[in-house]
Amino acid sequence: MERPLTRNIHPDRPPLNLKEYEMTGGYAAVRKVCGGGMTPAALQKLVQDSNLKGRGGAGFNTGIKWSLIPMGDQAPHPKYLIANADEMEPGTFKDRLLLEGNPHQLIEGMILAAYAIQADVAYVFLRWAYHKAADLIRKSIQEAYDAGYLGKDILGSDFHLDMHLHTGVGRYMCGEETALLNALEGKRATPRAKPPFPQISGLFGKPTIVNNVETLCCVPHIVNNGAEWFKGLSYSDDGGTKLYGVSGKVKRPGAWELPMGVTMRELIEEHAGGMKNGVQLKGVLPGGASTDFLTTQHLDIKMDYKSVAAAGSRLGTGTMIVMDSETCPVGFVHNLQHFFAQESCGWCTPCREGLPWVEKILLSLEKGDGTPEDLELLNMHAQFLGPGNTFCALAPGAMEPLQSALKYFRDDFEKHIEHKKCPYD
Ligand code: L3W
Repeated sequence: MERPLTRNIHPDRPPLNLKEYEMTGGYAAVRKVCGGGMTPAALQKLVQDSNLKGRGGAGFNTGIKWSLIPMGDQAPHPKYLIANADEMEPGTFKDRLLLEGNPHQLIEGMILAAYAIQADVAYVFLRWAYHKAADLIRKSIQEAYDAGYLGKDILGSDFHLDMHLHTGVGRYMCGEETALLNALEGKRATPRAKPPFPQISGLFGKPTIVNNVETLCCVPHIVNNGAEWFKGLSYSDDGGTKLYGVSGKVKRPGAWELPMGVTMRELIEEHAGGMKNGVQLKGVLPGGASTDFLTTQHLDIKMDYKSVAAAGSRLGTGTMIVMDSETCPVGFVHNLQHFFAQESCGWCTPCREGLPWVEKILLSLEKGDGTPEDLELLNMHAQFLGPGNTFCALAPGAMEPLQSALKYFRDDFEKHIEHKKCPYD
C-alpha cells in the first residue's frame, strides 16, 4: 500500500532536513515545473484531473478552485497562496503530523500551488499551539530560500515567490478562510461574505487561494507520478490517500494515511485496535466535531465524501471521534457546544446568541433540570442555526452533532428528563 504523504515520517526520528528531503526525491517536482516542464495552466489541469479534493473539511475540487484565479497579463498582483494550518477542529490532529513530520513536503506543495496560480507571496497560517511545527517551518523556509527554491528567479526561471510563517493566536474561527484573511490583515477575525470568493478578492483585496495543509502536501506527488496514479491510490471516486484519525476510548488512538474510501469499521477495528475493554461503540463523529453522528449501523460505509454524505453526515477532516457506551451523549454534546459557543466570533446574531443558549439548555438537561419542551427548543435551534441562517459555517457545523444526537440518542435525552438526573452518573 502506497503512503506518499507519510512514507518519510517516522515518529522516533527528526524530520528530514532539506538535503535529506532532496535525497528522497524532494523538490524534484519544483525542478520539473520551474525548469519548464509544465505551464501553470497544465499544472492546474493536472491537479483537476487527479480529482484532489480539499482536505480541510469541505471537499471542494482543488484544481477547479485554482482555475478560478485570474491569470495572464491583466491579472491583479500581488496574488497570494495560503496554507491553512490553523488546525483547531476538535479531534483533528492530521495536519500536525505533516507539519512536524515533513515540513519541506508542505513547502514544496506550496511552491507548486503558487506556481499554478502565479502567486507572488505565500503564507503558512499556523495554529498558535503548534510551537514545534513553527520552529521547523521557519527553519525549513530559510533552507528553501538558501537553496534557491524560494525568492527571485526560482531555479533560473522567471518565477518569484516569497514565503512567510504567520502564527495565529488560538481562535477556531481563523480556520474559516475569510476570517483567516481578516486575521492575516491584522483585523478582527470575523468572516466575510462570499461571493466574492477569495480567488477574486482575498488577502488585501487581491486574488488568493487558501488550501489545507494535507491538500497541498498531495501536490508534489501528483506532479511526480501523474493524475491517474493519484486516482488509483483511492478505493473510491475521490482521488488519493487520506490521513484518517480516530480518538476516543479505542485501544490505539492515532492517525494513519490510507486509501481514500477505507471503511469506518477498518479504521476503528483494525487501525485503532477496536474499543477498549468494557466499552462498546455507541456513536461516531466521522470528521471532527462539526459533523453529524453516525452509529454502529454505518460501520461498513466508505469514508469518502460521497458515501459519508449519503449516510447523513460529512467526511469533514476524516478524523473521527468515537463515543462509547459509558459516555453520556447529552454531556458529550454539551461539551462540544461549550466549545462552539466560546469560539463564536460574535459577528452574526444567531450564532452569538443561539450557541450559548443551546449550551445552557444542554447543561440544564445534563443536571436533571430539563423538561420535554427543552427537546423541542433544541430541535428548533438546530433549524435556526442551520445552513443559510448564519454568516458562516461555524453554527451550522455546531448543529450537526446536536441534531443527530437528538435523532439517534433521543432515549438518553428523555431519560435525563424522566429520572431528573444523568443516567450515566
Ligand atoms: C469559488 C464557488 N470557490 C466554494 C471554495 C471556498 C472554499 C472551499 C470550500 O468550509 C467546512 C466547515 C468546516 N466559487 C465556491 C468556491 N468555494 N464554492 O471552496 O467552500 P465551502 O463554502 O464549501 O466551505 P467552507 O465554508 O470553506 C466548510 C470546515 O470546512 N472549515 C474548514 C476549516 C479548515 C481548517 C484547516 O484547513 N486548517 O481549519 C471551516 O469552516 O468543517 O464545515 O475555499 O472558497 N462557487
